[in-house]
Amino acid sequence: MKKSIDDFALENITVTMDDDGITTVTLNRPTKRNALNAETIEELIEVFSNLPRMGARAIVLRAEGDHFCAGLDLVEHHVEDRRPEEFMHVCLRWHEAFNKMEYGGVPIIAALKGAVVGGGLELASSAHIRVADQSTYFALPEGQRGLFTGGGATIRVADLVGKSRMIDMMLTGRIYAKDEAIDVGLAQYLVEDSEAKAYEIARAAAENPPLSNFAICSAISHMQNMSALDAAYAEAVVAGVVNTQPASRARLAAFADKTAARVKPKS
Ligand code: 1HE
Repeated sequence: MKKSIDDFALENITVTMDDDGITTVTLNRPTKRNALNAETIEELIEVFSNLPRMGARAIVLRAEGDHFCAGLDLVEHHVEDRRPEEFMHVCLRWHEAFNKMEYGGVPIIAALKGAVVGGGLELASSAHIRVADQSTYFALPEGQRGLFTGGGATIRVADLVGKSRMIDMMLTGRIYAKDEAIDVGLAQYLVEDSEAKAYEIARAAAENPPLSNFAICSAISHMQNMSALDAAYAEAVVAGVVNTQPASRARLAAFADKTAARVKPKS
């Protein structure tokens, strides 16, 4: 049976959806700076596994409190005193959650503020678009904590900033903020109000046909994992389906009869 938002049983996250399918996922553990404990990861899996089939057209991922996310729950990790294989299984659950986001086919826009560090940056880098404000800062303090990334940073953060910058961040604890964070690719927007901008982007993206958004928010990521030859083939197959969809007919007709907007910078 199709889930509704009321069916979610969540302790650390809240979810709301408006009539247009604009969905808000809120990290709601501000007293712990939204640190990711095992329970929160399970809730992210539950939410992001189901939202794409519940009518979500675009998702804003935001946080309560002053900080987006302080990463791995270090206190839980300390108390649990995990064995290697136990933590490997923890990491597999993180990957499950973040893969559901990146490959889920629905645009996710992260509205960032304060600390976006360690696993918090892994979470943010699983969104499709990152919006920073003046308070936002990014770091990978794993080296200082005697840890290593386990939630996909070696793939997604390296993808954003490149291998050398990621190694520098992990070895030295270097913090990126403001324009410098934008310049190295950690976020695509730097604004006064990251939530307002994230909703503006979400509403714009939700205007696209869902099939186009599905392809944009899953196919590009999948194709990055393929050989160039296979990616080109997959691209042709996806474009064959997307570019012939009924939803594009009216848009193409509007271009042909000159009623559609042209692609020009605002003067
Ligand atoms: C936490 C966590 C956490 C805060 N795990 N409980 N991540 C880090 O190394 C970042 C660790 N956190 C911090 O550096 C700071 O907390 C912040 C800069 C984010 C915020 O500072 P502040 O002064 O506002 O808060 P605080 O006093 O440090 O913390 C407030 C509470 O949040 C406090 O709990 P309380 O019960 O004593 O009130 C903190 O213990 C709690 N808290 N951050 C658990 N991370 C898959 S591998 C990924 C590996 C990593 O992510 S490594 C990076 C870990």
